[in-house]
Amino acid sequence: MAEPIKVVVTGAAGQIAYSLLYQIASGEVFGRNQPLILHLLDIAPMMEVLQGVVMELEDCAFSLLSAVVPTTDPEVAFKDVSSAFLVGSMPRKQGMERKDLLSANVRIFKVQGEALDKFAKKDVKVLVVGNPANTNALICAKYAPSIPRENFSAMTRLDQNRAQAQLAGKLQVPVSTIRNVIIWGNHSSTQFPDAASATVTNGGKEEKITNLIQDAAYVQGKFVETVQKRGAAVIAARKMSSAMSAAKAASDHMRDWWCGTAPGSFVSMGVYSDGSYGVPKDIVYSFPVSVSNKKWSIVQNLAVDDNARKMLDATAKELLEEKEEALLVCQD
Ligand code: NAX
Repeated sequence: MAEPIKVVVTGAAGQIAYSLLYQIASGEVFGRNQPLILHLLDIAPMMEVLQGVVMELEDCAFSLLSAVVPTTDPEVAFKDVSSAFLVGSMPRKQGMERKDLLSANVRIFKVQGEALDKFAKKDVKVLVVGNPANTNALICAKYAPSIPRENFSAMTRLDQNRAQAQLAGKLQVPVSTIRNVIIWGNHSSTQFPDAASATVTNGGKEEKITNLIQDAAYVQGKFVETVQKRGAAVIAARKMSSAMSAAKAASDHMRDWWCGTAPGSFVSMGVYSDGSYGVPKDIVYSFPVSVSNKKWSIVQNLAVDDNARKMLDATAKELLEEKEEALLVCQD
């Protein structure tokens, strides 16, 4: 058996963490031969709830779980971690746009960036789930200058999974047969779910989805809007934001980062923009990436038509605005 790795989950007493911790501890993310020590960070008023979560983790008798460390102290939480799931923050309430959350949440990510910088392993892989996820990841990286920027990412995998599920429903095929749907930009209602490169494999034959759904009104209209507004639809129905599906997406994101993507497959991750596809540099923007040896690279040379160009630019504009606001908040 390998040595245990340390993994931190923030917001560990919250609803996403409740599903996520099960998946991490059961080996879904880092593999079934990788023992783990889980560090669970939350704020002081949540410690009693967190103790209940710790008891449940014990009662699951996970063979890979070597220890669980609940704490309110960022030094303890981030000490020597190899992987960080930054979930903890204020969730979006009904009717709230992500922008409204910015000033409340961005400060948390400044503090946690500083703590990662001081205490985490330098090759730590950081996934920001808490909203506004892209901009929080940007701020977190900024305040952790000793850790490579490539080690910070924001979650748009839930949007990708939602997009895959919509296309599977439309085509009446299993969701597992669909790959290479892209989410461009911000994890917000300006994101661009793009089916242009997506394929479906049926009877061993891989075909472009746009050949099968020859309905531009659907692909550029209803499909895009349904995915963009899915988070709000879940809140309207459940009166709480997506949790089970968010936890599954966080597991998918970190697993693919840790274990790599299949040949010819790509996934969407919010990562530092290097200017690919004409996207402004130095924002955390969701791109199609492939992963090998725990390093992502942006998939190049995909077609971007006029409609896609407008969508890519609109979501970049929102991220530039968020960045300005966040930098102002961090100066206070
Ligand atoms: P919950 O309110 O259930 O849990 C959040 C937890 O974070 C609470 O236990 C709270 O005490 C804790 N917390 C607050 N400040 C903290 C701090 N400084 N350090 C550590 N913990 C802290 O929210 P939940 O539903 O779990 O959602 C968490 C975040 O995920 C929200 O920001 C939410 O908007 C975001 N989401 C992001 C998604 C994405 O795709 N990127 C989708 C799902 C979700 O909306």
